[in-house]
Amino acid sequence: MELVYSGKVRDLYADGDDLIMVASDRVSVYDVVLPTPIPDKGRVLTQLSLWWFTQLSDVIGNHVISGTDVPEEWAGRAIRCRRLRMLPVECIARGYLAGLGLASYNETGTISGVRLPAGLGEGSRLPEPVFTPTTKAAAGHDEPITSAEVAGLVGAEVAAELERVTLAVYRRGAELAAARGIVIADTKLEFGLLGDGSVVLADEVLTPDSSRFWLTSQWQPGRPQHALDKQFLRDWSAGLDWDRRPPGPVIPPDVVAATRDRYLELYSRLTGGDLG
Ligand code: PZK
Repeated sequence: MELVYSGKVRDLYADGDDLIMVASDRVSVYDVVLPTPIPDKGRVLTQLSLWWFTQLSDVIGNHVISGTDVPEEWAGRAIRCRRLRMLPVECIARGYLAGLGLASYNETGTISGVRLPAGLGEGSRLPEPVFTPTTKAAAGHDEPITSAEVAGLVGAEVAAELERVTLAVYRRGAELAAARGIVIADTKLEFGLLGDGSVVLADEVLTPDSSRFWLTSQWQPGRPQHALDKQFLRDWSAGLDWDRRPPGPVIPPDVVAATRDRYLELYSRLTGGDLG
């Protein structure tokens, strides 16, 4: 199969008219891929994505053809997808302050043009979820763009649809996760167009590689929050003499096992299922 795109942790192959999206067990910390894989991570993220696509299917259609009709060597961690015309916008919804949203609030009191109340801090819940789109920069980091700029890129009609659906997906996901003791602070979605011009959800959805997940029981606004998936890796790597530049450190077996347990726990908490 022809490799059409290779990312830090995922690869995309062409199979006739279809695409096969393959999630590896690679893990990145502070944007550096570590040399040691986390067993089952690719399977957890793929199965979680497939579960969310089903949960969300009344909100928006998606690119999934099959989670099982994939080559044997990728079984469980690959999705056969429809090839879409991808839209050049990263659609981010934020319900809590963290990352670039927090930076923007601290500088201007606003995010994506929305004025927020004074006195919010790192990890605070926003009065309403906010749509904060960015461009997919060819190189380097994604740039925040306004709704007018989104409209310039995809047309006013599709732009309005992206904002509406992004917030609807976030609200549904956050509500479902909240009932299971998990905060979804923010999420990044990607969309594409089918041949008939309809907008569908693509890529992965509401996974820890595309979203911030916190435990409700440990949520405490005013300080950095514990990432449900990678906090263990971050805490361990913070104690090393590592400058956060490649190559990253080899992960010892006990830290691999603890990190794997976090991914599996996230999956079972959210879905009520068991990946073994
Ligand atoms: C597409 N990416 C990013 C995602 C990777 C790379 N259904 C689609 N149709 C056409 N193009 C894409 C998709 C999807 N999804 C996605 N680049 C192109 C990407 C996942 C893994 F390696």
